[in-house]
Amino acid sequence: MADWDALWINGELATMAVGTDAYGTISDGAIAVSGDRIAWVGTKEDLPGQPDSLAAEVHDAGGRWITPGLIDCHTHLVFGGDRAREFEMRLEGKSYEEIARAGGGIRSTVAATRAADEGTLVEQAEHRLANFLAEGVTTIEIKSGYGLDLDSEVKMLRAARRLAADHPVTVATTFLGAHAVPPEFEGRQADYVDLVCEQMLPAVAKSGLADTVDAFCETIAFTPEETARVFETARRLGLPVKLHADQLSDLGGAALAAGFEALSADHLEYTSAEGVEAMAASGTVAVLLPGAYFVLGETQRPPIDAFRANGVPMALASDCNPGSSPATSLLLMLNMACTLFGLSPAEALAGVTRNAARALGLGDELGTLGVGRRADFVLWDIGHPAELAYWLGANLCAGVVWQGRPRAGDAPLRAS
Ligand code: DI6
Ligand code: FE
Repeated sequence: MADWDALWINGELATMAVGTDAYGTISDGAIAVSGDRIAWVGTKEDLPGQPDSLAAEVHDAGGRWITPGLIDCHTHLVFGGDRAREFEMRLEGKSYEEIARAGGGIRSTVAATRAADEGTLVEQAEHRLANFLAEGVTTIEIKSGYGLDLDSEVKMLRAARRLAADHPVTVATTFLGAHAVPPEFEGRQADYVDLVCEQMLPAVAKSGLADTVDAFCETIAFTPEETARVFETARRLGLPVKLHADQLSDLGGAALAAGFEALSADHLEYTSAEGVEAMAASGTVAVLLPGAYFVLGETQRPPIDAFRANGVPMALASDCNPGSSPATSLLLMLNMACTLFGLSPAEALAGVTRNAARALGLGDELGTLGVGRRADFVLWDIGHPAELAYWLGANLCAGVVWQGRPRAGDAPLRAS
């Protein structure tokens, strides 16, 4: 006889496991939890006994859909200030590059982030995090990259770890020291790359504050050669890498990332056919960021058909940041990925579950509903999973289970 901690019955399960239909659907399903793990998944009919005899707690999902917990695999959630004024300037006709070259852009957020203490950064990020949590996000990646000196980068990473300690969410942290050249290194970009590689990366690796390393490879940021140096250093220190690649131009970022067996290459609007093939060969996930595409008024779409044809897994993320994607809704990204990039709703949902987990190197643990996997899942008041991508600005989340326990405080579990 099973002895589970909790059991949910009467759910329509979108397991997102590969093999059945696009959603891995199990109709009239049940899902059991022991500790923080999924202990059993299947149809109610196949349960090995009466629900009450199987688990200490039985929840009736009331016919709601249940999906894996949503995963936002690319955010810059922690930062100081905002850039609403630059948003106005862009509307007045200035380009993102012009604003960046004029000392605005990332650098203005760097000034605000350096000026804020850790507690302030945590507090400001909490407001944004609350929106993500209310929509069923159970795992979120958070990058540094607005400190650009060791102390400020460490402050950002600490703030990210504190968000994890204080809230019912899993946080994956990323060191993005090579995001921009800080003002004190103006005209000395090579010296800044030295600092990143020789001092910041070793110190960050030693601190254990970063799970992965990212860089911004772009004409307004770092060259492929500089990016490769950062990645070689990360590899030496045992940290996996990912890359902001081919967002504004094709510098061969996707292929570069693939050459370092990057977990993901992100943005990818200008990625070439060779880049796509290299990603397919290395198993690098393509992280699509429709929020930045939309806000920047970009017209060149990432090569979605080529990713499909080559079997490159596509993930989807908010890129929540103060400049190019002030987005605090992952569900909105599902809609944008469908309307702007032509993903199917099922591909979009896979992009914030199964493939997002892979993009974080957590594919063995998260992103699908299956026995032995982490018990992170969401109940939805919807009639079909395509609704998750269909509505603009509706939050139909009816409850969240994180690490096996109903999450209190944000989206209360309404099922009895
Ligand atoms: N690409 C982006 O879209 C963000 N960072 C990056 O490397 C933009 C960051 C910002 O403008 O603050
Ligand atoms: Fe980004």
